[in-house]
Amino acid sequence: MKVLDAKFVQGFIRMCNDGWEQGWHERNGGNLSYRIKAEEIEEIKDELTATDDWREIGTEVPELSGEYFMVTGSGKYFRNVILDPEDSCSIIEIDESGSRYRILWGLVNGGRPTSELPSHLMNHEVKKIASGGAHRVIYHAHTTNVIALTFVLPLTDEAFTRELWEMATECPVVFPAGVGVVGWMVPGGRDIAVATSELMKKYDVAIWAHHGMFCSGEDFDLTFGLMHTVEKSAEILVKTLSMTSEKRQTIQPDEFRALAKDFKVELPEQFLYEK
Ligand code: 2HA
Ligand code: ZN
Repeated sequence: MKVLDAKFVQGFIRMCNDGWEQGWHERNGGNLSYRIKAEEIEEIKDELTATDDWREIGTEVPELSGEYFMVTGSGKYFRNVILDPEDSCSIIEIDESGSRYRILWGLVNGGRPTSELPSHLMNHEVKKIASGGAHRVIYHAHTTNVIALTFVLPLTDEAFTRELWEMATECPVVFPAGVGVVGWMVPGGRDIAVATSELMKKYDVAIWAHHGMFCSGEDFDLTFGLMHTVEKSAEILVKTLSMTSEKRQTIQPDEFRALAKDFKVELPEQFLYEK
């Protein structure tokens, strides 16, 4: 099968375009990666060729040795993925040590996988273990309203989780574990990858102060939907804070507990503090 005809490749391209249409990917902002299933690699293996040497990832991900990923390219624009996926994206293989990768498809006009490859792969490693192999998608986007909130809310998991939960009743059901927050750090390297993957042991969402968000999920629908839900909640909070500094009414801790019971989710008490 042609790589571009594979269902997962179509899903990857669609998700990039959906993110572009949401306004989360100005210029070359944001990146997406997908851990490819063995049977999906089998379908396209005739089109995969190692034309490149092994290169350092910049960190070690031994749990991902021998895995294959589809990733967006460094400096590439989400806006262009749908028009020319072979220029904007690549399929890479991780070596046996989990410290190097090589390109097997894509980036036909040159280039490297996303500058955030260390964060993507460290998050994949943590989520693969935590979800028993179920999570396959890591998505980074420059979500406007979440970024705006990182200038006004305390940069704590507690403040962000509670405020975002309060903004839409579905939120605690969609991300019951809450969200983690990383203070401002230099992007692209191992340090921010370590800090983010540490949070991903607990959460499916990590917010990067003054930068954007990382989400993890089982498939494209769930992961895009998670990003969309968190960002929409942030938009409601931005609108609310623009009208008033004090909410007249909101969802109360006991109401969250009642919701958790009916929707069969566990909401950590850490986020149900009295204000
Ligand atoms: O430009 O989003 O974090 C890609 C990025 C870096
Ligand atoms: Zn970014």
